[in-house]
Amino acid sequence: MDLKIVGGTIITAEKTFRADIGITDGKIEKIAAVLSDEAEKVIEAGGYYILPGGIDVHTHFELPFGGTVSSDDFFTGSVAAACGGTTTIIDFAVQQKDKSLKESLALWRQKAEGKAVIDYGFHLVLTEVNEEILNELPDLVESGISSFKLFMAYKNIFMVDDETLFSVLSKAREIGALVMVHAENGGIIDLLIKKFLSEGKTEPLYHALSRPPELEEEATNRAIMLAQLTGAPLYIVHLSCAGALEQVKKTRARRQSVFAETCPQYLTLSVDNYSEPASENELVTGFAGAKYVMSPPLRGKHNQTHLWQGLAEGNLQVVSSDHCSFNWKGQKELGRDNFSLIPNGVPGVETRLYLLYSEGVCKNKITLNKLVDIWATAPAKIFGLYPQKGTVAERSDADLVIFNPNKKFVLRANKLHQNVDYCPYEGWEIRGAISQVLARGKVIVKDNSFTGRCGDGEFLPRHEFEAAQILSV
Ligand code: DUC
Ligand code: ZN
Ligand code: ZN
Repeated sequence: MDLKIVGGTIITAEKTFRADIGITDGKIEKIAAVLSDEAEKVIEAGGYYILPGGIDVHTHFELPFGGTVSSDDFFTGSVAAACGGTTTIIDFAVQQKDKSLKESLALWRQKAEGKAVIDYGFHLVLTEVNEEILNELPDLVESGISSFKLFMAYKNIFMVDDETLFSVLSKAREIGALVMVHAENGGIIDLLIKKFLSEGKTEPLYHALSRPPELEEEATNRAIMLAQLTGAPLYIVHLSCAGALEQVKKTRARRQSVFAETCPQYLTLSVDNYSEPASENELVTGFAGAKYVMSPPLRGKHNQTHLWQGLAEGNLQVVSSDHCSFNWKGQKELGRDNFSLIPNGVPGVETRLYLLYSEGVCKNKITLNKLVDIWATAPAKIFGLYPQKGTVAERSDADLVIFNPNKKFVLRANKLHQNVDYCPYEGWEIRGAISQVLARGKVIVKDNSFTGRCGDGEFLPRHEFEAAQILSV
């Protein structure tokens, strides 16, 4: 046995129990109340929780967007992920104009290879579809890319029309792929943006006002209806508001295969953040709200209660980060005089577990087992990685977080590893801290320091979407 972790309390999506873990060749070999086997190395974990490493199914590393490129690449982004307890990410490769899907994917694989420090997979974003492209999809599923994302917003950039969405859904059903949608009505958003700008309303708050929750609810419902018509499963990304959740809830109640994720920012921040005054030492005065410009935007505070409840009840199955970092200085500033030019996105790959534990478990919004489910197990099941990833079980990869529930600390951008000049949660008091993180049995993080190696992450081909595997989700 290479390594033993002794005395810890294992937390899975189903249960909490005290046991030792034996690891050999990167896999969990044995779990037992007391392991008497000899091991080369022993980690004492008395008083600590052992969680599965996180699976973040929604990151945007090195994404060209809004005339700039997101500031975390696959090295800095995956180091930050690891330091936050995430041991697998699924990023979005984007279809390139005049390139095949295979070539587009190769471009993203190049960005990650030799850099990522944790295992990674890709979804493919489809922006333009014809017969030839549709015919490429089965090969992609075959090569381990079993989910495709479509945008119903970002007119003239990523947005697709309903016909495209419908044809991809139909194909997905045939080939065992899962369609993910960014559900906001991009056409109406475009009108509202133009209206506000023509009235001289240029501040970050108008980003939120040009994307009201009704337009998310409408697009969510439209996507659900088209999915119903084709019989395809559907996954709604970054659901942010009570109205859209209501659509998901009623759809699941009639047993249609719809899944949805939300993100820590929608659970903990609100529309009020757009009007935040800049603090004295901040770099860009009078423009503090730009830090929170993301799509969908932050919503009225009351939505938070609905989202936590949606997680607790199982109508939301996943919490991903939608990590898409842009520096406040030099990148968010591109929209100084026009909110529609602020690159959309917030950092969050490193803070997901802290926020879920501190704001969720410690405030009795979710149980510890539910945390494990939305953080690792359900994402692994939905995206074809289970049981290799997403749980603490014999024969699974030894991707583990050793978590100290009693430590407290304060979040500061300059203590995090994300390559970005701010943290949306600056100064927040956090309960619980990560002691060590293991990826495939190797300690890659210890006491907030990265101890792994550049390029050690491997590309993860994923299974096709299997209804049977996600029955419990
Ligand atoms: N939303 C964001 O905030 N950033 C990137 C893409 C998206 O949909
Ligand atoms: Zn999106
Ligand atoms: Zn996104």
